[in-house]
Amino acid sequence: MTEFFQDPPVLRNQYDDDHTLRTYLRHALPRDVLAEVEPDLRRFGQRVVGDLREMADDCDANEPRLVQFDPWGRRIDEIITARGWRQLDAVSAEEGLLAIGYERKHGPLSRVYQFAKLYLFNPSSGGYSCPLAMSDGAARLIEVHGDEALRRGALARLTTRDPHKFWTSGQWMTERSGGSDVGGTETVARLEQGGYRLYGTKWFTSATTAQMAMTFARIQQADGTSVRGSRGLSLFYLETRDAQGRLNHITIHRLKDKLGTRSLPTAELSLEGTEAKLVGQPGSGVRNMSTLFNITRIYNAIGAAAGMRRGLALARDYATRRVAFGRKLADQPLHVQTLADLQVEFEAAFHLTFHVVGLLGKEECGQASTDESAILRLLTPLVKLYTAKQCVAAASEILECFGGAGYVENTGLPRLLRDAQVLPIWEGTTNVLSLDALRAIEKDDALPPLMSDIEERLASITHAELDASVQATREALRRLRQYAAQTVGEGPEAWQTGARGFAYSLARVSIAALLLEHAQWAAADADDGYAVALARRWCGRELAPLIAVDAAERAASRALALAQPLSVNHALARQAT
Ligand code: MFK
Repeated sequence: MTEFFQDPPVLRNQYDDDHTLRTYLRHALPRDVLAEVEPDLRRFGQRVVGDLREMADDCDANEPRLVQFDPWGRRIDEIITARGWRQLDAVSAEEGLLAIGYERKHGPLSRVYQFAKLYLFNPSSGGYSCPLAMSDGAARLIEVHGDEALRRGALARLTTRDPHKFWTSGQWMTERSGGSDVGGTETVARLEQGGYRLYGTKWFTSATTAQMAMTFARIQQADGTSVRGSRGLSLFYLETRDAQGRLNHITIHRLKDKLGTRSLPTAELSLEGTEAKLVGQPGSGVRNMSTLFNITRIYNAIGAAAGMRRGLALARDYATRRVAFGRKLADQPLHVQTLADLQVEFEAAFHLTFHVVGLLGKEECGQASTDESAILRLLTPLVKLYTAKQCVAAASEILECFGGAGYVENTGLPRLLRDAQVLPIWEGTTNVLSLDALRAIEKDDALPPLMSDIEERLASITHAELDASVQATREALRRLRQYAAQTVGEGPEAWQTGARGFAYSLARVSIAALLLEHAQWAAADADDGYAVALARRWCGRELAPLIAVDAAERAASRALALAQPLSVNHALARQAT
């Protein structure tokens, strides 16, 4: 009897192995910039499958735990993290994972370089991408809304390359009263002895080991009253410990027992007179915090694209090893088709995400036009919501590529799915972000610039092989326009009912234009048929999955959603129309 053991998948240098990233950077960066950053990306691409992966594995093997009391009974509320977690903290500073974006050595393109590095880092970060995301958002928030003291203090710490000075930040937005609807926030800020002190409970605080946090509170007047709703929320900066290392009047109740991101400490805590500093104007908390969460939402998209890419790298390698029914998986037509479909989804997520990163860089360097700023505002919720959903679906399919091994914990594969599942939830759910896209359209009039931008990109495509795809995208754009005009007229209930389909459609059409533009460039530059095939595949799919949202359809949806009776006349009337 022969003993058979399946070879596990092997990861190579994640920069060299990534055709998508390398081709994109060749397109997006001038030669001199690419020549400067590429050696660092290549070195880092090796590191993420070497010592960083070991650190991440250590984080997974040693989940954080909360020690509430010292041996003598004193309350300490210490979160013990893995050695790997602390090493990744130092690595983040030394590698400049935040610093690159704020040193701005390459102007707006610094963000592209930084996010390329974060994309390589993400799947080997053991969850450390989460504190980095919030810290980057906090850094930008302080840069835009903070005073000189905060810029010299916290901002310098968040963006340093010195691991001894480096700080990370939390983003404490969620209370028991609601995660999506922050208007229910109950934490109050009282002016005591010349400074603000916060009192309240925070229900989800990610990366609670951070040295600082940005949070909401309702300023209480001397008579005990405060303004209700989200317009009464102000933004506060706090440091979690004092100079002696004691918690800043914070009690940590417990760590959350989560489906995924288990190496990341997420706590419930109380603020019991926590010293804090007001940032920006009272009552403008949500608007100011949006500077932060619009950045974490882009990190989310990077996490989604990177997660898909890591899963595919593993599945592709495995396909060259695993033999079934007499052939390697890589030679089985249906398996090849499955991998190809996954690659198209990943490429789509990648291109939309890096397009948004490029716009972010321009905006931060004061080089974005008014239209580009509006497009960034609209594409940010779209890229977050769309790529998160893609990542969950892809992760599930990728596990299936490994058969039973994909369902066994110590292969490390199930973590791809568990960690993906948080992406559509934190930083705004799919529905909340679909409504945020409507907010951007209504308040910032962001739809006409996005549509014009897409049209301009389509007009630049001259490659004959792309003609049919350009036509399909134009047709989808026409349907989107028609839908928007018609649905707005039907009122807010209709507009909101169709928001998810509309958001998906905007994302898919935007991706189509980007992939076509990339294909046009690639075909001219390098006779690259891959990019042409990719764009054609994408544009051959349904680009505008819009739904009917008139009053009768909404009534039918209500009956279906709540499993309630619906009159036959009603249902038949719908079928007849
Ligand atoms: C690897 C990836 C790592 C990612 C790390 C994740 C760490 C996890 C941490 C968390 O999950 S923290 C919790 C995240 N929670 C959310 O993201 C909340 C989701 N809910 C929303 O986004 C709601 O839409 C929102 C809380 C903003 C609704 O609040 P309001 O106050 O009811 O909305 P309103 O009144 O429309 O907006 C208030 C102001 O903010 C308005 O400006 P004005 O005062 O000038 O009128 C809005 O225009 C503005 N605003 C809201 N969203 C905005 C925005 N401005 C710009 N961009 C936005 N996205």
